[in-house]
Amino acid sequence: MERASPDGNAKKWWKEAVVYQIYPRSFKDSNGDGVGDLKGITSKLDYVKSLGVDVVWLNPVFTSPNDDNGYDISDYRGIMREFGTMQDFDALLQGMHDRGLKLVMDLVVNHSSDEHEWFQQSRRSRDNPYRNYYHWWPAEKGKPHPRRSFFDVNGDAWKLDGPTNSYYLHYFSQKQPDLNWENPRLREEIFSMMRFWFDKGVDGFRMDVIPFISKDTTFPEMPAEYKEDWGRFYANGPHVHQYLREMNEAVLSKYDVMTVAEGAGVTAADALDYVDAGRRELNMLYHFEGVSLGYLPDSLKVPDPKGYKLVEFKEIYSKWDGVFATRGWGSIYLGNHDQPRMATRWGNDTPQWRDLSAKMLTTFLLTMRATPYYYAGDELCMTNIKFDNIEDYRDIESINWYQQVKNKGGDLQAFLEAQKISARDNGRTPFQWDQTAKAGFTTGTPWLEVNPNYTTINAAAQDGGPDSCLNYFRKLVTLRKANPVLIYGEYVLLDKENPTVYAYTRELAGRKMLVLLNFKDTTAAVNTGFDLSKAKVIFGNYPTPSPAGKLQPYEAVIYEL
Ligand code: TEU
Ligand code: CA
Repeated sequence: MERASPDGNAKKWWKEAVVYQIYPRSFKDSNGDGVGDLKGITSKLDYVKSLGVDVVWLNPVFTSPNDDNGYDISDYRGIMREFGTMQDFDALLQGMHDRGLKLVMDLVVNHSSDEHEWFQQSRRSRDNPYRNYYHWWPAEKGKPHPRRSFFDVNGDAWKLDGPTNSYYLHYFSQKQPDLNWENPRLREEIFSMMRFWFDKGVDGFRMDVIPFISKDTTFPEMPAEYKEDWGRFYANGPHVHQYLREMNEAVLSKYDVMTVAEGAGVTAADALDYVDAGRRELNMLYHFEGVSLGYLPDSLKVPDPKGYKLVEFKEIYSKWDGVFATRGWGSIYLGNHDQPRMATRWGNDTPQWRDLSAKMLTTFLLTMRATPYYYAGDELCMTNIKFDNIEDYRDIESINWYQQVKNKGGDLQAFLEAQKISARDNGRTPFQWDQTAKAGFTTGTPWLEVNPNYTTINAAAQDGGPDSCLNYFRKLVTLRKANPVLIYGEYVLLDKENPTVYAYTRELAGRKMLVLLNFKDTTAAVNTGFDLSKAKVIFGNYPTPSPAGKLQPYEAVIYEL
């Protein structure tokens, strides 16, 4: 694939932005039904504005039966009943724009809900006009070559459907049939829907598993090399870049909007094919290599008992910085609605070290050369809820994987122990507003249990505290946005083999900053090669920074060199 001209230094508003991700189901419930909603978010926009962030990424709010909490859409132009009405949406968008906040929505078009009218038509007859909106395989041809499903209890991505005696493809749940992007009529439906939202003033889309949308419709046997990594086989299909360029030409290029690909299955070698500006496809991409670190291979996200190696963590994030050093642009995250809380997963969520380690991680996210995607609640240093029973879970991933383990006679206790660290519901517990009942999230029964530690970890308790997680985040956002060196500056990793400290510099136009992050609960030495006695400390998570070259447990410090 030819590469376009370098564009790494082209300044763009979305490169300078800090993105704040809101999971609408769990942010704020305005009507006491225990489910977050749009009016709830609108009521909290002053709080969102107070963070200093620029863009809100809102997880799907479209009409959905919620088999996968909105990632199964049955009407792309409707608002989910539990979340409110289109008027509520318009008020939310206006409220954001009035405050100078941009709104990025979630484009879920690799698949729809099976309750979408398109699928209901498509499954009626083999000659239905909507038949080719999905991927069907006539059963008389025998079962197609296996495809793995992320959520199916049997891991099978083909489901036999009675009415037309055919299999349909679903990479995710049976209620999430894959859309057939090889059909130009389907592509035009999607482009028209995108225009509908952009014409309302939406400022961009996060694109759900967009690398998966193009399939070889002969469905050949999956090569054995992908047996453990079939997500990589699903990505980069035969026409994915043609379709994204078509999307850009037909829609994206007509608006001043930002786009970010959820880069499932995308490696460092093929990332630029999506985001090199000259290719006129998408703006940014987020990878999974970092968040997959420290899980046992070919497991259901079972954490390695030995933990993750910081040297590998540094290698991954340094490699990905290098991918976008002169072309395209990166994004960086540790938390989102698919991930556990970063304080638990990557820091230390014991009371003694929780805040320090979470602030250290926040320092990492806000001083790297990439647009930070920061997950609501992490600014409070929220932690995993660590459910004991499968009945406490609501996520189809946890529930179906539990059933999968049970059907295979596997160790359910071990599965539940692993889920305490890696389950997605850990990141979906209700936002902790204050110490009133249910953390001020709802006056009703929350759809998912509130973390009992809300009595001490909540926004109200932190709002005024100068040293709180919340104000640490606010101040660091301000620092990043006031210093282009932290946005566009060259990144250089230092002390590469240090097993406990992550050290790097950022340099731009004669300014040089040094970031030191101690990832462990012990003091640590770091060899940066710089004489820090003359350097100026401009930020840190300890009241007094440690003497040069030494770092206190979980210490983060930023020097101006
Ligand atoms: O996630 C895609 C995806 O790959 C995730 O399923 C991830 O691999 C898994 O959760 C890790 O355990 C997107 C959405 O972010 C996710 O919420 C949806 O469930 C999924 O697509 C289907 O739309
Ligand atoms: Ca509600």
